[in-house]
Amino acid sequence: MLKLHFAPNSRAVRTLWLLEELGLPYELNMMAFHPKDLKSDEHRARHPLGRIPVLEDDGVIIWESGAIAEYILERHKNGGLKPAVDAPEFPAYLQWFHYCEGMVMPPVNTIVVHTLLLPEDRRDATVLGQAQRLLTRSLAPVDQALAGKEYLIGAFSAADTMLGHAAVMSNRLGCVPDEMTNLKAYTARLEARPAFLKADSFG
Ligand SMILES: N[C@@H](CCC(=O)N[C@@H](CS)C(=O)NCC(=O)O)C(=O)O
Repeated sequence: MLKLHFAPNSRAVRTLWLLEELGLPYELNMMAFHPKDLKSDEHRARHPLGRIPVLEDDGVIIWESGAIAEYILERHKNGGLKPAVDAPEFPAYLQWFHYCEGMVMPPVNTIVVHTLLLPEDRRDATVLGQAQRLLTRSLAPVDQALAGKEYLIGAFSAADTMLGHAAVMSNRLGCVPDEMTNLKAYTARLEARPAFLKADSFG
């Protein structure tokens, strides 16, 4: 049985969302988003940095949300929720899947740190402003790519559980401008999916 090490309001939601979309059985280790759980010896034995998500599968331990998604699709769902390698959508699928952690999450991280995590006297308005501008620039191509489409490559795919989750987080942080109408509609569409609602309900 797949075991997901999870904490609410984190990237682990995207793994849980994928498991729900695929209808795979899983066990959840619900942890607090707090050093007492994440930096415990027990969790550091699974992930050296004490981060989430972590997936366990019959002796395998794997971390990094993108790697976990690929692992699940290849080992447990015969490549479901992704286009075939020779399909025309495959390059865009790969691109958007990796754009999530590569380009969108770095400024999201900085924004979360400088609005929520750091004590107020250590928050830096300049750093925050830079990250907000970078995030808006990084989201613009996503908004453009969604014109006339329901999901990133047309049909819903695992790329949506990655970049779509980052888009939902960005929107909740107030960082998706109203002019990005495609992106706004996309986040609302994602947030209405039953599998997303289930994964997000732990938050
Ligand atoms: N690139 C990693 C990032 C993992 C990560 O930083 N996760 C955050 C939660 S969203 C975390 O565990 N933070 C706890 C901490 O920094 O102590 C992934 O995609 O899995």
